[in-house]
Amino acid sequence: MPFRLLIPLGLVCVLLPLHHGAPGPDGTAPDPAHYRNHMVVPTLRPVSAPFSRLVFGFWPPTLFLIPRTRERVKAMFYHAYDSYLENAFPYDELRPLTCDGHDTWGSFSLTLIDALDTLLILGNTSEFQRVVEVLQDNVDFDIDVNASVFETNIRVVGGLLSAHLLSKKAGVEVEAGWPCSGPLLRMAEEAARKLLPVSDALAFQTPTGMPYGTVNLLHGVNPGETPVTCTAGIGTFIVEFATLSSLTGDPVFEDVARVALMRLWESRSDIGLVGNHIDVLTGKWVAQDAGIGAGVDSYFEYLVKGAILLQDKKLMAMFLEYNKAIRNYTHFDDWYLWVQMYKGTVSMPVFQSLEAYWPGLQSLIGDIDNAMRTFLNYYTVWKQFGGLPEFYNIPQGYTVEKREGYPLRPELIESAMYLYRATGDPTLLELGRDAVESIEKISKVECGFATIKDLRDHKLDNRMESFFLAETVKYLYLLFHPNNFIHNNGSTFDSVMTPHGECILGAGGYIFNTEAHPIDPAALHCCRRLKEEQWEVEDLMREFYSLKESRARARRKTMRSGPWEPPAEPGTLSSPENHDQPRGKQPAKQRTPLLSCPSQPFTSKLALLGQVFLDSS
Ligand code: DMJ
Repeated sequence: MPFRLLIPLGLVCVLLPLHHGAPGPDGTAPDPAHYRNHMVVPTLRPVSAPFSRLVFGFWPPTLFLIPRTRERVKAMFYHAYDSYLENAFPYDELRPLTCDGHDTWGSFSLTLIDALDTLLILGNTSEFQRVVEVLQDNVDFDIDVNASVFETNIRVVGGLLSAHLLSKKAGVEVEAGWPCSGPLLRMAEEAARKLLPVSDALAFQTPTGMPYGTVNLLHGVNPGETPVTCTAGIGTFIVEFATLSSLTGDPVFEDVARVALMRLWESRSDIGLVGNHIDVLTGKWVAQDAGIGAGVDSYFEYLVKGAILLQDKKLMAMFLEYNKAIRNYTHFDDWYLWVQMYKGTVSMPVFQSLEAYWPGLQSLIGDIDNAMRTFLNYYTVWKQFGGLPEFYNIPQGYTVEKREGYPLRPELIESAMYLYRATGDPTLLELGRDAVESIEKISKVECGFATIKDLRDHKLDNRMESFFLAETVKYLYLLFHPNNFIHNNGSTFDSVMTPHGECILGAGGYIFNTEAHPIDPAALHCCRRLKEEQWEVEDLMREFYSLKESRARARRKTMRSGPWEPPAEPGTLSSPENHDQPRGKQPAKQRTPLLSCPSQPFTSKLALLGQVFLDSS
């Protein structure tokens, strides 16, 4: 019998259904049993906390739990943040066991950049304002450092863009032209340009258009740099780069991100799966494991988030195709395994901590039932260890050697936050409360919160990743803060005058990049309007002249008379027809619809944190 068929059988042998308690008494939360009917979970460890389930089962959790836990989360943030400032700044990260700092992903004071928008979400506008000044004075990207293209994008570019868009709300005195200009936007742009193909030595300059994984910020790609990049390292740019293009007016960012996405799409196997690592020079897959976790994860995330942010049907269609293949080949009893990308045979029956973002992503496409079932599987692993081990062997129901650590990752909490917005199910608050207790109990030390090296004995590592303050604490806080401005459903908004006209901001529908930096989708339209018109005019001019050329060619063909005249350069105003014409006026008459305001067809209708409004709804 093929191994692939043995796995589900093996799961059935070692897994048994879990019985959970009753739902909340107000009848608003769905009955968790609804999700659990088909659920199987490991039985090797008893599932704890029956008392808490009783409490959650019979008390409205909003009464005490929400504000109390929220305050605990806030205290957690400041314990870590103050310690970083005191012991580690200007280094990238805090070393919580030795109470000092070190550079990890570059030399950017990374924790400060990553934590900046969390300060505002926690309501601390004065510290936000101070940090904006500090970053301008201290961060320099002209440095001889080999940096990860992916991490620099999601943490530095994403963090700065989000903070830039939130700075007015945080009381920063913004310059004229904001949000289409500003110091943080300039910094984000500078960092992103270090990754672009403006010379032969930069990350995206490859024959395939897929970027290298590492770039030296001063010298470009090192000679001899490996051309092997993971899938997520290629497909995780569209959110930040399309935002940059919209705000700055330079389409190059969005263009390179789209090319990289298309190349990945074209490289999928016949059964519709992508592998883990690819050679960006040859386009050949080097690691052929297909799954939803490490090395691939945020590629899928950015197809969905890019689709929502840009209202782009094609990106969503790509994701839905992948989703089908993923469900066909990797999905077993609401777990997701790893399979060979060409054959679909199981290669690793393992759940990875990084995969726990998937239920949150499913909620964004409205697949709440599947999301909850998978979430509850993952939650049983959390309860087994008080955290999520990096790898968990599903048939064995235990950790995998050398992958027993928990570096305080956000993914399961992130999914809880999305799903709580979508369902109001109190089980999701229960996970949040458990996470706060575990993290405080196991990982809190005098100088911050330490990575858990081994969840079996709670040994610690001397590291606090910047995503702890960017993501883990932020998602926890948002889970317990229903009235946070981030959760705005469009009932309030701010109106800003820009050089391009009036601009609506802060109405909600924020899209979190994969490092949990919220991007206000409305902002993309503020600066885009005029620039889009310019781009459309240029396109129209190009079309106009190529049309003219083909008509002339047709005429020459039929009449075979008269000398051939070369067309004017597309996009220039040198042709006689364009003299004295205001730029764009003439083509506008011909193709009026292209110059009208951008309409919002597809799911019109932003998906708001777990709520999807379809065309038909
Ligand atoms: C973060 O840097 C991002 O969420 C990334 O997409 C995956 N890894 C970490 C958090 O676990």
